[in-house]
Amino acid sequence: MRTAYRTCPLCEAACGLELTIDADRVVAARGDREHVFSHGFVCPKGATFGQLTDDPDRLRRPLVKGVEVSWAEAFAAVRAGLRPIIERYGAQAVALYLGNPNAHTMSGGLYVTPLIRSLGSRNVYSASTVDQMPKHVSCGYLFGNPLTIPVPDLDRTDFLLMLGANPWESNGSLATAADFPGRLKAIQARGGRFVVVDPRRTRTAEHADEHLWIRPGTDAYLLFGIVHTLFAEDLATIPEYVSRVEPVRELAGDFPPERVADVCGIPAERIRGLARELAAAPTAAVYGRIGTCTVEFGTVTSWLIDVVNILTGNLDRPGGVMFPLAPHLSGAAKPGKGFRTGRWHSRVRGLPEVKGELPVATLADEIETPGDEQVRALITIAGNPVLSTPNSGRLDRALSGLDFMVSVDPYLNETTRHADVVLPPTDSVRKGHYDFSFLALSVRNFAAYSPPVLPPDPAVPDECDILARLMLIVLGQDGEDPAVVHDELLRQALRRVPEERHGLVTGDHPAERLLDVALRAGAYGDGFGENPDGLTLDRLKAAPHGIDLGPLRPRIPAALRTASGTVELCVPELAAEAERLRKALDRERGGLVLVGRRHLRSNNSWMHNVPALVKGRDRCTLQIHPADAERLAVADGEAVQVTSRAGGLVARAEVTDRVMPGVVSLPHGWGHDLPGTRMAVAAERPGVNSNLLTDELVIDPLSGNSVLNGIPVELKPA
Ligand SMILES: Nc1nc2c(c(=O)[nH]1)N[C@H]1C(S)=C(S)[C@@H](COP(=O)(O)OP(=O)(O)OC[C@H]3O[C@@H](n4cnc5c(=O)[nH]c(N)nc54)[C@H](O)[C@@H]3O)O[C@H]1N2
Ligand SMILES: Nc1nc2c(c(=O)[nH]1)N[C@H]1C(S)=C(S)[C@@H](COP(=O)(O)OP(=O)(O)OC[C@H]3O[C@@H](n4cnc5c(=O)[nH]c(N)nc54)[C@H](O)[C@@H]3O)O[C@H]1N2
Ligand code: SF4
Ligand SMILES: [Mo]
Repeated sequence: MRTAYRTCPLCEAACGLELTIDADRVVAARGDREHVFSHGFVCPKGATFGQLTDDPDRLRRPLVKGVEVSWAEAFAAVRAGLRPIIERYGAQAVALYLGNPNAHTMSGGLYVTPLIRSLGSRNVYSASTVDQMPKHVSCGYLFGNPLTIPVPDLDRTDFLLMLGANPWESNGSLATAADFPGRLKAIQARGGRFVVVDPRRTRTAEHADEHLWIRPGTDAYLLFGIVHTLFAEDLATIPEYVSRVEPVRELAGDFPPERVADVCGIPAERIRGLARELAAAPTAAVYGRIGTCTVEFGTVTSWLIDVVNILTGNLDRPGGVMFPLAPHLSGAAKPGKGFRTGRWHSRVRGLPEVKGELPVATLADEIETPGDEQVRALITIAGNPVLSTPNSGRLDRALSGLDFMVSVDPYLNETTRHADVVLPPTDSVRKGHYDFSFLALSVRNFAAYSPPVLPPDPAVPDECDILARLMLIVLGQDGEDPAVVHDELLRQALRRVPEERHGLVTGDHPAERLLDVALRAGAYGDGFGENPDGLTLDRLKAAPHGIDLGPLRPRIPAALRTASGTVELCVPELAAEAERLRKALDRERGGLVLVGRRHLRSNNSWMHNVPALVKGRDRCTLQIHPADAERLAVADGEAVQVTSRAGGLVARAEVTDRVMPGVVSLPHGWGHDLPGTRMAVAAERPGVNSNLLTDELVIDPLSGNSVLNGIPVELKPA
């Protein structure tokens, strides 16, 4: 028996795990009490880390048409499937879908962008457009860089206003904060407060000082009401680094609290009160997540969150919202060009490109619609769009019409069952781990690297090797060793480093060497010998519990990349959306709408095969308020037929006052009863797929993000 330490790769909280290893198995996982960031915190998912590796349904050999083959045969089949399509129809005929775990793997952080470049297709899709794309766009406009996202300074704030987030179950998102619940309780313990805005009484809402029920999709009205009050009552402070304030003042004029109160369901006096509290608090932070992004006005809502942070003087100050500085990034000031979208448009619906990708809500259109550049082949990497994207019933059908599909995924699931070839990567225990995405979103600066816990499995290539092989295939250079790709990426990473220092780079694996380069060049790095005390891969390897880099520090102006070098409070694109929002004030509202929810023991669609996480009572229920249940003659536990514009399903009703009247809630990521999958535990408790109801035709126009909350539905006993 031995002990090993490793960052948990299962959610954004980046907890340190202490693993007990017996020979070549992880027999226990618990929180690492000495970890500099998580201090021993672990959730039920992290505690099953070993069981995930041992899952008998996990693929250990590649599949071609469902049959196990050798790796050589599998890559030959990919080549035979992809090359003719690229040669005959061009790269546009091949689409890529990148799922959420790419943000949790080193191959995702280091090899996916080069693969996209090698392929040269504009048909790139990802889970970002069913998630956080509105935040990227609003931050792109405000700060000039869509990756410059401020996070709430949880550990120092006096007042936190949280909209559409449930970190008690999700453990936080776009704010990496191991033990998020503990950090929220600490706000209260030091005399501060937090307020939750949600159409459901979540576990987070139960712990809050106040819970405000809001009608789904209307947070932008609440926030504009707050902005209106800040100006009307002269509470707004305008920091000197902010420009284009006047247009916001003018737009806010149309949204007095009295006007928006009925729409969002929060009394005008409470809206004004929130504005006053935010302005008066010594420090305050407004934070929003899934419930503010996956809605029709997602980008405006995400923008207004930071408008309020800025106008209350809370941007870039301790206790407000701040920009983290990750160890692999430089943090140095650079002239900015600003941010724009629409460098190309989708072929069928003409939707603008954002951050190099197109909305996944239009992937089925691109597959189904004949014409030049029709999508005929699909590569999925760590994604399950058949359960996670809107009107997934339609996408499911579209996937069966593809000429060729290859999936890099450890499971034969609802999506990969369509793949001609499935390439399963090594499990997490045999991979190194560094959080390229989440260290840049952490509420405290820190660094951690976990080397592989077990030696490589000779029968299964590392995911970096798999992606390198795919790169060679799309480039028409198959047959070569993936080392060609690894060497080329290292050469590119080192292009600004004097040649005589290249020998300093260490690492036992291609991903480790690329990380070492990034760390040495990064904000805390050794500068390739210039700053001998600075960070290197070896230093991180010698610190298995991570290295604390201190509380967040102010980063304006260095963090800004706008053309003006200021925070640009309003751009014409957002002003136009605000106008659309104003027109929508008079819309008919009152029908039943559907929202989602997450449960502590779930992880989107893919961890329902771990017995410890699915035992107990059925969680895939349709929550409905007692008043609605009575009106519609629906009894607790009874089957109900739910229909929307996109489709229908039958779910079991759970009558509860945890949802507000007019709102029903169904979790996503279920529906494991499709034929051709190989996830035995999940199939025993399949649940239903809530994305059969979400509508691919309704999107947030600026970001292309899907609308997954506030879906109009009709309901009757089944
Ligand atoms: N209605 C509704 N829909 C939603 C949401 C919602 O709130 N409501 N949330 C949305 C959000 S926020 C997200 S992020 C998306 C997620 O959408 P997706 O990313 O499409 O789906 P996941 O369920 O995360 O599936 C992850 C896949 O990666 C595989 N996998 C796991 N680990 C690895 C690995 O190390 N390597 C590789 N190659 N594969 C791996 C799993 O087997 C699984 O197939 O769902 C979205 N869909
Ligand atoms: N246990 C668990 N943890 C996870 C995941 C998981 O599936 N399970 N998924 C991970 C992923 S990929 C992500 S992106 C994060 C998401 O992290 P969170 O956003 O914190 O998670 P959700 O539980 O989706 O919280 C969204 C909340 O928004 C509310 N809501 C819905 N519509 C509206 C609205 O219009 N306005 C407001 N104000 N609220 C609304 C919902 O009721 C819900 O409580 O969680 C991550 N962590
Ligand atoms: S909170 Fe997230 S990172 Fe921490 S143990 Fe749970 S799944 Fe892992
Ligand atoms: Mo997500």
